[in-house]
Amino acid sequence: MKNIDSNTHVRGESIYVDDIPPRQGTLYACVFDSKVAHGHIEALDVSKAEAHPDVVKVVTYKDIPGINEIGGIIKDEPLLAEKEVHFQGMPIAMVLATSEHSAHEAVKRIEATIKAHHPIVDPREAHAKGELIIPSRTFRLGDSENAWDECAYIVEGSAESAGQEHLYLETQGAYAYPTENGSIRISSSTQGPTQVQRTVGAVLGLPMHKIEVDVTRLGGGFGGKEDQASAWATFVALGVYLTGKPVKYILDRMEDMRMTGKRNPYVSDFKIGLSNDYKIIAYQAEYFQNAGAAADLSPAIMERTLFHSTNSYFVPNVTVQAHSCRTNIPPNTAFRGFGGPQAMFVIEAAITKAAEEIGVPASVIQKANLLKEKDKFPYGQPAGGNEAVDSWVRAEEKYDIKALRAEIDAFNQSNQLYKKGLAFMPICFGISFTKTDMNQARALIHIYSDGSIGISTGAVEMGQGVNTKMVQVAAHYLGVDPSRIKIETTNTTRVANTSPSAASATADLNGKATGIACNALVKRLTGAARKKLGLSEQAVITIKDEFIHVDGQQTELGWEALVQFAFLERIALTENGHYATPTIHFDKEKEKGHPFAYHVYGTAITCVTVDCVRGRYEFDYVKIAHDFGSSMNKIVDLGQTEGGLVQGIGWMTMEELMYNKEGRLLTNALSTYKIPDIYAVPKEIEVDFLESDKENMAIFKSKAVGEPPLMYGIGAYFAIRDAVKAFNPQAEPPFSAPFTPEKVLMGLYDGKANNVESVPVGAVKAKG
Ligand code: LUZ
Ligand code: MOS
Repeated sequence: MKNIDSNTHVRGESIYVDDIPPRQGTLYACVFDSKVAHGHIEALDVSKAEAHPDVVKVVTYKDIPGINEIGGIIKDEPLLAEKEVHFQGMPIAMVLATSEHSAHEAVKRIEATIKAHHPIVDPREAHAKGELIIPSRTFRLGDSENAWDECAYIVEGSAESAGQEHLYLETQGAYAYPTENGSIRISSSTQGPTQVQRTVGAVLGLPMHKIEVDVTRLGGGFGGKEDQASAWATFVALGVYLTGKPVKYILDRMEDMRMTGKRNPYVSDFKIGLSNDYKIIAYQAEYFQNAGAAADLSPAIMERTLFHSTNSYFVPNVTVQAHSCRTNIPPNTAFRGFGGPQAMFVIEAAITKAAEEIGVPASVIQKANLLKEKDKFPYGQPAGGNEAVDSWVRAEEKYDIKALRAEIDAFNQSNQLYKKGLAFMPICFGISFTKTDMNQARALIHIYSDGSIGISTGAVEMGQGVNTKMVQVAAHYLGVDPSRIKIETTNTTRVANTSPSAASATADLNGKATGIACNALVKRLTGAARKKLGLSEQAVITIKDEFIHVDGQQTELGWEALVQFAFLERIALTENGHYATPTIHFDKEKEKGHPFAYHVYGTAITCVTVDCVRGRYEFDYVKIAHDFGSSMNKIVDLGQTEGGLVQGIGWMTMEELMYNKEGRLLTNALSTYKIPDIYAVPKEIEVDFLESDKENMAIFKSKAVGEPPLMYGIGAYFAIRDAVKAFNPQAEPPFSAPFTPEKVLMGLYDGKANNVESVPVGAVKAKG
C-alpha cells in the first residue's frame, strides 16, 4: 500500500503548522535569547522594543502565571531566564507584535547586561567538577574486574562522537488561539502532544483540560520534537493567555539551530579483553554524556546508552558506567537512536582497536561474538532469537563477501592514491520505551452511519508513514477497503495521555490499540449480522472484502448495509481501544529486568573509496540484511531503512557540530553544517528483507523500523578507517566521529609526513 500522504505531498497540499490560515488579529512571537553561555543577568532593558509601533507586549518570566518550568523529567529548565543564563540561545524575553518582521526587529532592540561566568562545554570537565544531571548509573553482568586474568588480549582506548542537528525540514513552531472560558487551542509541530499540553498547563497554571493540542503532521522530528517542541508551544500559549489574541511562532532556521538541543555528544573510555579464539571475555566502558544545560531527556538517553553498550554481542563480563554531565550548551535531547548509537560506536571502536592490535580483520571478532538465542544482555533480558547471527550470515552469503573482499584487495593492490575500505556493522536495538509506563496507547474509532470510518490515535505522522500503517491495521481488522478510512489529526481531546511518537514504537503501540478497538466493533457488527441474517450461535461470521461471510462463504450483506442496520438497532459504532505492552518490566535498583518487547537486528556491509591525496571519500555501496520480522509495508520500511542509514552516515562523516570554548554554536547554518546530499549518498544501497514469520510482539509481526537502521551508518566510520589503514598501516586515527575529510587526511599522513611531498601531482588525475 502506498503512503496515503503521497498525493498531497507531491502537490504541496499537505498542511503543516505554517500552512494554517492565520486568524484575524494574529500576533507573531519572537524570542530574545542569551548571547552568553553562562552568566548573571544584571539588567534587562526592553523599553526600546516596547516602543516599536507594532509591538503589543514584551513578555518576561515575571508575566508567567503558573510555574516558570518546562523540564520533562527533572524540573530544572525555566521557560524564560530569571537571573541566570545557562547557554547561548537560552530564551530571556518574548516579543509579541502584529507582524513577524516587526517581532524580529523589536527583538534586536532589547538589551541585556550579563555578567559572564566560566562556561563548561566539555563533559569531562563537568564530571570533574561534579556537575551531574542525575547520579551516575552502572550496569553489570558477571565480574569484569576478575576476568582480565583469563584474557589473552587486553586493549584500552577512548572514543568520542559529536552531536547532530536534527535538521527536520519543518522548523519548530506552534500556533495558538483562545477558545471560550479561558481555554486555548494549540497547533504544534510536536511528537508529543500530551507533553505540550502538560507543559502549557503547568506554565499557565491551568488544568490540562483547558489546553487542546492538535497535530496534523510534522515535516520531520527525528527526536528533536519529542520534548523540545513544548517550549515554542508554551510561548505562543503564554502569548494567547496574556493578550487574548491568536499567537504564532515559526522559528527561522538559524533560530532553530541556535536555540534547540541536539544529539548528545559523548566521550568515552573502554577496555576490552579477548581470549585466544577471539571471544570477548570482558568489556568495560565509561560514558561521559554531554547533556547540555538542563536534563531534558538526557537521563533516559543515558539509560539507553547503557542498554546498548554491547550492541549485538554476547559478553559474559560487563561493567558499564554512564555520567550525564551538565554543560553550558543548549540542553541536548532525543535523536533517532536515543543514546544507543553513541554506545554502539564505543564497542565497535574497542573491537576494531583489538583487531588492529591482534592483526585480524574486525569482522572475525565481530562474528565470533554475535548474540544467540537466550544469551543475556547485561541488563538480564535474554535474546529472543538468533537474528544477530542470521542477519550476519545472510549478508555474507547473499552479497558474496569473498568476492567483495577480493575486489577490494585487487583494487588496493593496483591503486596507490585511492584505497577502498570495508566494514561490517551489525546492529541490535531494543524496542519499547525504556520507561515501562510509557508503553501504552489508545485509539478512538468512529464508524459513521454511511459506513465511512474515522480513526484517532496517539500516533503523530512525521513522514515515517505511521498513518498509512494505521489504515492498514484498521482495514485488515474491519475487513473493509482502505479508502473507507480517514486518519484524523492527533488531538489531545480525542486521545488523551499519549506517549510521544518515539522509540520506534509508535506503529506497534497505536496499531495494537487500533486492532483492539476494531475487534470490539467487529464483535458488535457480526452480532448484528447474526440477527439480520437469522443465523444460529454456531455460525462463524466474519467481515472480509466489504462483505459479511458465514462459515467462510460470502453473503449478499455488505459493509454499508450492515452498518446501517446496526445503527438502526442502536448498536454503538464507536470504540476506544487501549493497549499496554505486556511482560516488560525493569528494576532500576538492581539495573535488571526485561525492558524491551523485542529487539531488532541486522548487518550492513559498507564499502568506501578514499581519495588519499585529498582525504575525500565516496561510499561505493552499503549492503544490508535487515530483520524486519514480517514487514507490513515494504515501501515504507525500505524508506525508513535508507533514510536512517544515510542519516547515520551523515552523523559519522560530515555533520560536524562545533561549539567554541565560549559555548557558541559555530555551525549555526547550512553553510557551515553539512548534511548528506544526493552526492554523499552511497552509490548503491541494497536492502535484503530477512523475513521471519516467527512470533514477536510487533504489530502484524512487522518489527519497528524507525531508529534501528540509523546505526548501520556507524559502519561508515570503520570502512573509512579500513581504507586509511590500507594506505598507511601506521595510521592511528583517533576514534573520533565525524570522520571528516580533514581528519581522514591527517590519518592518511599520520607519522609519514614526508610522503606528502612525494605524491606525484600528475598521478592525482589518474581517476579523473
Ligand atoms: N524516548 C523516550 C525515546 O522517552 N524513551 C525511550 O526509551 C526512547 N527510545 C528511543 C527514542 N526515544
Ligand atoms: Mo525519538 S529519538 O524516537 O523521538
